[in-house]
Amino acid sequence: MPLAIDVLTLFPRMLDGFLAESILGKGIAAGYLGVKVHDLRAWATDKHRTADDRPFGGGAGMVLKPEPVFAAIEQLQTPGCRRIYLTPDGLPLSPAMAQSLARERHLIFLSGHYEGIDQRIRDHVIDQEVSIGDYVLTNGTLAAAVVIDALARFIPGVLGEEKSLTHESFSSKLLDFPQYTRPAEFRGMSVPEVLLSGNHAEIEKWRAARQMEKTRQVRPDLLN
Ligand code: 6GU
Repeated sequence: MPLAIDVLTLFPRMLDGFLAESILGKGIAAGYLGVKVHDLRAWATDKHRTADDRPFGGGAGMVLKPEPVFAAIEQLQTPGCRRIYLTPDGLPLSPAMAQSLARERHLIFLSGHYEGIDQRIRDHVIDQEVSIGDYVLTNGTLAAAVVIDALARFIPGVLGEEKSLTHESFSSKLLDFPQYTRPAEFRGMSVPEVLLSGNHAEIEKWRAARQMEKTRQVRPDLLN
């Protein structure tokens, strides 16, 4: 059974292009995973389809109401599914987290307002809270897309070539080496000679050196 993903959001159309395009779109079309996007307002019962309200205790912004979210999650959840809330105060997304999410059978992603959601949702119908980094987005929908993209790479078959997974940044804890393709000379800019040499030992050495150099410059924190 392919991994089933439900996304609950106030902005479902933000995901239209994302789900249709590229490697992820192909993975979905090929049946390696299924993603359904739901508009939270579908579970709002009042005539204005209200999904948010002003915070008790005062303050700026709006807070996602409990009723539509509880109703949505209670309808969509299955035994053993993982219910994930995207929030800047969640646990940071890591390759290990993406890989472990890729092994689940059913994930529900809840995207809220950046101002927040009623705490009773987090206390009672959420299993895991995830952040994609130390910056604040206007809502979690793009964060859900990022987590889905990152985990999809760990589903066997989604990346045509299994090799491309292991060779990339962060599986080796070093940043990537530079890549070149034809032409070997473009507007006077040449491809490094060693890459044209056919000497695979030398190419590996050159790439490892570039990885060390790049990592030392940009992410020295990865070296300890
Ligand atoms: Cl998961 N949501 C929002 N709104 N902002 C974020 C985030 C999530 N992760 C980093 N910034």
